[in-house]
Amino acid sequence: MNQLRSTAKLVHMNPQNVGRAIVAALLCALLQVLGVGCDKSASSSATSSSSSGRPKIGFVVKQPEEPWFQLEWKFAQQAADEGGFDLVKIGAPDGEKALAAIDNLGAQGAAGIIICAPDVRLGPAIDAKCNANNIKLLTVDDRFIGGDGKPMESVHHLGISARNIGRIVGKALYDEMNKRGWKPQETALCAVTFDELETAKERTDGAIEALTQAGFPKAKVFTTPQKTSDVPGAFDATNVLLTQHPDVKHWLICGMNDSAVMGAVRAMEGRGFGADELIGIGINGTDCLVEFKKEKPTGFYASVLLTPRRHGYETAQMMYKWVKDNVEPAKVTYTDGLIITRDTYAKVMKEQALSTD
Ligand code: FCA
Repeated sequence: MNQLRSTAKLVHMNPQNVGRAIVAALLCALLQVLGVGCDKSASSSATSSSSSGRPKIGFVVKQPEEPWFQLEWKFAQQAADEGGFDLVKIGAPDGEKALAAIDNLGAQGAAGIIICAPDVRLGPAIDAKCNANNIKLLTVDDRFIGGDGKPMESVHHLGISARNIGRIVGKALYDEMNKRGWKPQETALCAVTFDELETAKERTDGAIEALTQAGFPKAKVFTTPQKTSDVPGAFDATNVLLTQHPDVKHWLICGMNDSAVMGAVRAMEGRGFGADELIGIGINGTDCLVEFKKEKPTGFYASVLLTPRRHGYETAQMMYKWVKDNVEPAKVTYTDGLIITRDTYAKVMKEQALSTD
């Protein structure tokens, strides 16, 4: 197909350029045979820093537009610059793009891939492709699910200690509710859920568990599933819930990440709830910085700041050691988090060597 398109273009060229194009096409064909590749469409979505024969490692993420994933890439790039390997960053928002990314990396001769896949059920297919191409594989954030519906324990993984982090959210919601003197009868929890993803379910289950263990009534816990794990998905899910419960005066909000809570806060603002009637606590501590930087406080009260540096720098470094020195990383690594609010985020992030830009 590409060759057909190239031939069509030749018709409009002058003889000198035709000569150059033919040489380029032959060179391209030779590179393809050697497995190096020269596909321009691939290089526009994949940014490899050089072709110097240094190990090449792919870093594929499901939501490249989200600050969390941009930070992972930034830190992974630091590891690449310091370690002397090439990092190929690819955004793969759907299954088709994720599988194409693996093929693309295979064709480029990547030695290892770190991936947060858009659908964890692609795990067996991605694992098989990597095995066939002799590519080492490490999942980050979202753990693959096997054909039996269970986490794929054979694939190396670095993720957050999701239930504990959820529990931090639940405890902080309860403490802040008490601080504000809200009566449980007038208050309810809006938990925006995304149960098809294990790490998401663990987070919201953990938040509900800690909140109810602290004494919050189970009858006032309302869950609402988001269809897509982004701000619009949470916005829609929360609007459904608000229609069902018009009598609630004060809302506590939790979700799988900052985007989920930001979507819920926006939906509540749309129904007239302000910062004094809402306590939203997110997870990531990255996507929510825009909330904290607003002139006036919003219903987005706090977040659990995770460790994007570990998820980006450390995964890239682990993979590099694995491909270069055959040092296999731990099968599973879990990371933790710290509560940040509008008042404390700048200080905490400084202590964690994270920029607040
Ligand atoms: C998932 C979420 C991200 C982040 C990460 C650690 O992939 O979608 O927002 O929370 O886990």
